[in-house]
Amino acid sequence: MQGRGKVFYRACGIRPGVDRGTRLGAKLLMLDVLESTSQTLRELAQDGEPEGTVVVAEEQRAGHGRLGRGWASPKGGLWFSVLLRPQVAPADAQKLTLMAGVAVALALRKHLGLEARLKWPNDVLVSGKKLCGILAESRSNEKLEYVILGIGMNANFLVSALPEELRQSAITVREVLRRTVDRLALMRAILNELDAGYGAFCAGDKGEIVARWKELSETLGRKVRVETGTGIVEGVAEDVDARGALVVRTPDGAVTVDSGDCVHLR
Ligand code: BT5
Repeated sequence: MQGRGKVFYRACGIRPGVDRGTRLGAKLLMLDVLESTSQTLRELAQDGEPEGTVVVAEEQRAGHGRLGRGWASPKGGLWFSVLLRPQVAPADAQKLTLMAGVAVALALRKHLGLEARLKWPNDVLVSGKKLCGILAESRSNEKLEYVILGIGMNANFLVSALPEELRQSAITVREVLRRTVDRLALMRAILNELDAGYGAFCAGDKGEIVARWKELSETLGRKVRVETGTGIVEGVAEDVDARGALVVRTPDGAVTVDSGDCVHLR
């Protein structure tokens, strides 16, 4: 892949160099413009692409978040997806979102010294604003076939490059550090942390992932409003259970939310 990486480097401005070392990212496809790195990787996955392949794009025209929402992906960001093929039950895949959040937060802390914290279930925040969104999309029959882990990091651009309605709630690495960063080095740091977290996950995680997530959490202890798809749960975020679900203390007692959109209330 080295040669191929170089070819794409000229097109997209992200230097190659992650080809060795970690199991994840051993094969790296770097492209200039894509609709979505996760969509491209899904097509490869359906054709039997092995675990660990990473697709990176300089710019996405149709980046997406959960529930079909859009993900703004201008030039200068770090937009990539990683193919995983864990041998676990489909229900266990939910924890991969938390695992990835921990990996991204640790990489940002160790590699760039950023005070990254986690918002349930899939956001990485700095100064209370969204720096990175994570999306785990899986395909399963009876067994889990694959998981596409999409990571969208606002890296070397200013929030003015984002649609107006996102500028209050989003933040970028460039804005926090007042400089641009080597995106490939940052991606390599994330892949190294992901590799470690995924190793623990595959070895039959005994609660370490949730424990680490809680240590980095900005959600726990906060007053929150969670839209669950079937209603709204409001109260104090009390815990994240072993499956990764959020436990909210409401006036009517504890409510466990498996998935939803969480807002931190002041
Ligand atoms: C997420 O969804 O936060 C997951 C985002 C995953 C994006 C990556 S990029 C690589 C890969 N390829 C893809 O196509 N996707 C993945 P969710 O929790 O649903 O949040 C989406 C919401 O975040 C949007 O509705 C906006 O409000 C907001 N948003 C959109 N773009 C943003 C950005 N660049 N920075 C901060 N917030 C943003």
